[in-house]
Amino acid sequence: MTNELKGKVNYSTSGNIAILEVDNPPVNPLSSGVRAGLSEYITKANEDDSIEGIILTGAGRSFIAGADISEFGQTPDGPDLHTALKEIEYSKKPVLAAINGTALGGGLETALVCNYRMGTNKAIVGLPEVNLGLLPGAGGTQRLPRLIGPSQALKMMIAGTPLSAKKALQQGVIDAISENSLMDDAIVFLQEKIGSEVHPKVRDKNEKVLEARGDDNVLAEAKALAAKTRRGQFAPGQIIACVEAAINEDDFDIGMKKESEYFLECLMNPQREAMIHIFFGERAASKISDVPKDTPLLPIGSAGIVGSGTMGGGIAMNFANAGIPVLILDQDEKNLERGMGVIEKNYQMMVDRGRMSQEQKDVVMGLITPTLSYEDLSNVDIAVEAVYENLDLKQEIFKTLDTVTNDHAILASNTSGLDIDAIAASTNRPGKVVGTHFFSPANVMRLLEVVRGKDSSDETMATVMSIGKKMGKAAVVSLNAPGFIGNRMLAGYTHQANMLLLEGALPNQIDSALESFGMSMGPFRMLDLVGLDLGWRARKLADMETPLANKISDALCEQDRFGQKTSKGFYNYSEGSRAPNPAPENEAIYKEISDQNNIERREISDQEIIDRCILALVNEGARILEEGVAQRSGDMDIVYINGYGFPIWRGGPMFYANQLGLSEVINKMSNFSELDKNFWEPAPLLKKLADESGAFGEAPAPEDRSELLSFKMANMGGV
Ligand code: 3H9
Repeated sequence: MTNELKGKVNYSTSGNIAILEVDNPPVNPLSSGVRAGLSEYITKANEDDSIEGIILTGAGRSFIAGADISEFGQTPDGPDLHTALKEIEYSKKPVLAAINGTALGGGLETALVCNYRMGTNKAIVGLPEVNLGLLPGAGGTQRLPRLIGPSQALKMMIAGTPLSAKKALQQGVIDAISENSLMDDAIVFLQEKIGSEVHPKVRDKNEKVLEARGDDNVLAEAKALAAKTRRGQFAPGQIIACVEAAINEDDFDIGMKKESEYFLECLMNPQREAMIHIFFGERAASKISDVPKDTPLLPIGSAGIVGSGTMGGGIAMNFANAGIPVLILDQDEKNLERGMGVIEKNYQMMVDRGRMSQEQKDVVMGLITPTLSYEDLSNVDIAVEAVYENLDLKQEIFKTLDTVTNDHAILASNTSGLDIDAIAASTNRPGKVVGTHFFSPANVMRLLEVVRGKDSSDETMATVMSIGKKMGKAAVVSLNAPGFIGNRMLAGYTHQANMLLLEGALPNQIDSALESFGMSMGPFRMLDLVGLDLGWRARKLADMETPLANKISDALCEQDRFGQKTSKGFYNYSEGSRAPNPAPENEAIYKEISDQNNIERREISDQEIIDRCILALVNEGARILEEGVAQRSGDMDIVYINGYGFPIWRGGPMFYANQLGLSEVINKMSNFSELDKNFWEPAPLLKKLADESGAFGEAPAPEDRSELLSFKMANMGGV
């Protein structure tokens, strides 16, 4: 095997069994050297007369994590994957996949060409390609429906969520679970099969696909699921088309051919590039550029939360879900009881919806302990304060936490905008103070902004980022600057939405335009959900004159139109419903305020709405990057996708700008400059990059799509 190829396969024998071990740390993707190794050693085992069975497994914690994602858009070396898989499928000697960890995407597809599959009880199997804008392109769309039925297979491939070993066994994805030594059990299992005349091949199992033939519900349900959960995405429709072929084509190889065609269409689609940018972007965001990789992490064996409100409860659930015992403190007994009740209800809802078992609920509830006393927090390794946004109150709490907790404890403030340095200054351990901006509901939303104060130590930062990962969050570092990353960008976006309303567009048009762009919720539906009264009250309290952009929303508040909470805001809501209905009675107010401010209302196109709102994000993003508040442009994409409903398939606002081309971004902005010269002044970094590279930061310029054809050749040449 050539040395330049990436990854390898180790070959050994145990009596009459050959063991092929994929070795490509850390997660064993099917890189060039792995594909070459599989081909080489399957042949070797078949040619060796002393070998009667073959076990395929992975080194380390993963079986195979799928195709090598970093090869997409490159020209990879080595043999193609389909040929290697065909060689396994047509091996003369039975092959057993011993799944020692994660078998994802091409990893599960490799296991599906084996005759038998056994997993450890920690194994995880799945086809998550949809999350990368792809479909399972190595036979997964044809083999999985044959194994577990088209309906289940479609659910698994559209959700992209993996199954635990236990569920995989129940559904028939694997044949057995090893409770002890996987290799010992695998050898015993295979020895028993070696005498059999026939060894099953998934490609030959046709009963389940034939059963679904003529049943329109199977595909209709999948289409409904895709429309509901993956709005605007290209790959789910392609997956459904592949399964349709699996159901209706008599010849397995025709289904495979269709899968290859549809896979290539996904590969060429810009959504794939955007979603892979997010995959790597999320991993890049978890690293802090000036914090050494080997920075020791502070051990976190317990946590304390101050405040049992919605945020505090959600944060406590995150710790418990990560297996970390957590105390939740409130000084008011009733609040504490209510808070624990909400936590219990949230978990119960997960049990009712099948997302958690009763036993799992008991375990996590057992990790959360309510307390009324600060003294109980004396031994926690991290305390997170989650009270309402009031600097004096937070400083008071930090003083107390500084006194009661051990010196080694990290103290975090859950704030959406207060000055972390001012909070840290109230303690004697500013190096151990950090901001953790969770998004509401904290147990659901994936975004976590980790705010780095001027004194936050490397250990503190690295530890909090690693807790974020343990919680399954998309954690992004922000410097301690007003609005951090997300809310600072949001300000320009909502400003433009409000100005468009003053200039003649109606809330429904603005929301629909942005929702058709892919935003999960338009700005006026969002404002109605959050409550218009928050800003209005704050301005009143500060005795502040209403800025032009907020004049309409303040006028609505004067009429008690606070949003969903009063059943009327920019929209009207029927009792108990969150569905927005147009509010024609507001139109006179809009007109009146436009007139009062000498703004002539006009027809506004959907494109102008999209450009103004989205490019406002991009321009502010450029400033944030220039000031070093965010480490990289991709971090802002992660923030916007995970915290603000930006469509993942567009890769985030900064990636979107790269795809438009930064010169085009500036051109578009200059069209709006007569509306507001200051606002539309391009950030200096934006101008500079438009002149130089044409793209933000490390983000690559749009791919040369001809390269993709070579990816196809390398991975799918055999089809
Ligand atoms: C596919 O299979 C297509 C086929 O159907 C058809 C082909 C024709 N490739 O996530 P982590 C890197 S599409 C390359 O932090 P964890 C990752 O970037 C693929 N690199 O670890 C990171 O690098 P770094 C379908 C990969 O323990 C390092 O490994 N498969 C790949 O938290 C550690 O990753 C998937 O979508 C890859 N496939 O989670 C699975 N995977 O250290 C994608 C990871 O430089 N992978 N890396 O930042 C995962 O979901 C998680 O990585 C996994 C481990 C659960 C496996």
